[in-house]
Order: sequence, then structure tokens, then C-alpha cells
Amino acid sequence: MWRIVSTWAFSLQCVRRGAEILSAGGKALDAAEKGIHLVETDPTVDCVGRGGYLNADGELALDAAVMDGDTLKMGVVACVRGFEHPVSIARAVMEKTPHSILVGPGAERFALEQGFTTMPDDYMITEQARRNYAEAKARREMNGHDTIGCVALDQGGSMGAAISTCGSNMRLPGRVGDSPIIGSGFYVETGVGGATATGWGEDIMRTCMSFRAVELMRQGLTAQEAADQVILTGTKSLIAKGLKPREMAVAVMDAKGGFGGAANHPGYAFARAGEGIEPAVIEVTPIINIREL
Ligand code: SD4
Repeated sequence: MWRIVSTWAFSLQCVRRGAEILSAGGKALDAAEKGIHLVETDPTVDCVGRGGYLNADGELALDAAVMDGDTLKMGVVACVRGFEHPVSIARAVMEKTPHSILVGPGAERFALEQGFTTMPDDYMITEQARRNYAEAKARREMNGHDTIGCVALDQGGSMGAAISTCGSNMRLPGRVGDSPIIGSGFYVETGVGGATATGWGEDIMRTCMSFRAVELMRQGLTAQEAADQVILTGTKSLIAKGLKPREMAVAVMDAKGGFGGAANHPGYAFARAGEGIEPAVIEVTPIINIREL
């Protein structure tokens, strides 16, 4: 039995690629990483890799992570510039170093040493990204959606997770969101489950959303129950502290291959596939709607 789930409708391409790998007997982490490659390269996805949102200095700095559910090892890179596949640099951090996280110039130097090639700005930064930047700058506004996070379960029963993002439009240079933060943007443990988050990183980090979803599955909740609960309680916790919650959403999978997705806003969907389950996008009805609070 194999399964794969990932955030947002545009990740159907990731799920399809992952499904090919998993159905042929490939590993969970390979499916998640190789699926995410397609989205990192796709210039139309505006919050991942090439074509992603620019920071306040007009630079494209990327964050990514991988986690191996068998070993609980992870690899993370943050604020790397000029590389098409930060998710694979993150995997090299996990596999080739004694560390878990490399950031900025150190991560870029490591990537070059590992043989990753840099890509020029005129390939990585699209005209649309420059237009988004100019508009957001004029409005002095930070915005942004569309991180890809992916959890996979392979035929050997192993689980893996991976995530890749540029973060929000007009973020301060050096800003890192939830995506590459263990337990916030991603978490997976073979035999228990995996989760990945998307949305307003500062809020997702406050509630350690992905780790909490996995802990709920350890207690016996299904993926869908865990997804609903972390979004609901996370949103309510922020309200109880006097904060105005921003958009948050998750894609979750339990160790039995059950899928879950939840959001605190309309418009979220996740993609999923599995043995005997055709790749498809599942629209999510918000479990709580911040726009109506
Ligand atoms: C971040 N959570 O950097 C990411 C952005 C995101 O959908 O998920 N957008 O805060």
C-alpha cells in the first residue's frame, strides 16, 4: 500500500509524479522530493521556487526541508538564493552532514560543494514575480500563499515529508517562516503519521501545527480528525490570546494511509493519490472561517 498527499490544488503535479515513484516501489522521501521538483520549477506557482515571491529587497530567497519518518532525521535550508531545487539541498544537508539546518551563505556554499548549480536571476525571477513585488511594495503589504508540503507513505511502510517555499511577498530579508521549521511546517514519524502546513508562517509556528497533528494521530485520531483539530484549536488559541489569526491550512496523513486536510479560510484544497486511488484535488470546507470572525 502507498499514499501521497500535498498542499494546494497546484500540487496535483507533485502527487502524480510521486504516485509514479511509489507505485513502482520507490521510497516515500524520493516521491515527495521528486514531486516537489516539478512545483519548484513551475514558474506559475508564486510561492515556491522559480517564480516565487521576492523579499523586501527584491530578492528570491528560498526555504525547504525534508524529514525521514524512519529515523526522525531532517535536513533544512533557509534563505538560499539562486538554486532551483532547495528541497534537494535540504536532503543533502540531512544525508551528507552531521547537521539539520543550514542557512543563507553557508547553505549556498554547501550546495555548490555538493555539485548543485546556480541559476541566473532572469531564470529564477519571473516578470510576474517582479509585478507582484512592485504592487505589494506600492501597497506596503506582505502577502502570499501556496507553499508546497508533501507527505508520502511507501510500500515498505516508511513515511517521509518534504516542503518548499519562498515565504511571503515583501518579507524582510532574512525572514524565515514555518515551512522549514521542524514541527511547524512539517513533521513525520513512520508508524504514526505526517503533517505539513501552509499559510501565515508566524501563526503556524505559534501553534507548532504539524507536530501537534502527528501527536494527535499517535493518540489514535485519524488524519482528518487531527487536521480539523489542529486548525480549530490553533485558531482558537490565537483568538484567546487576543491575536487576529491569519490563514492556516494543513495536509495530513496517518500511518494507515488515511488523508486529511483542514483550513481556517475558504479556498484551500489538497491533492492526494494512493494505491487504487486516482490522483485528485480535494476541496476543503473551512472548519472555522477567520473571515467570519
Ligand atoms: C511562510 N507558510 O513562509 C509559508 C508561506 C505559505 O502558502 O505557506 N504560503 O510563512
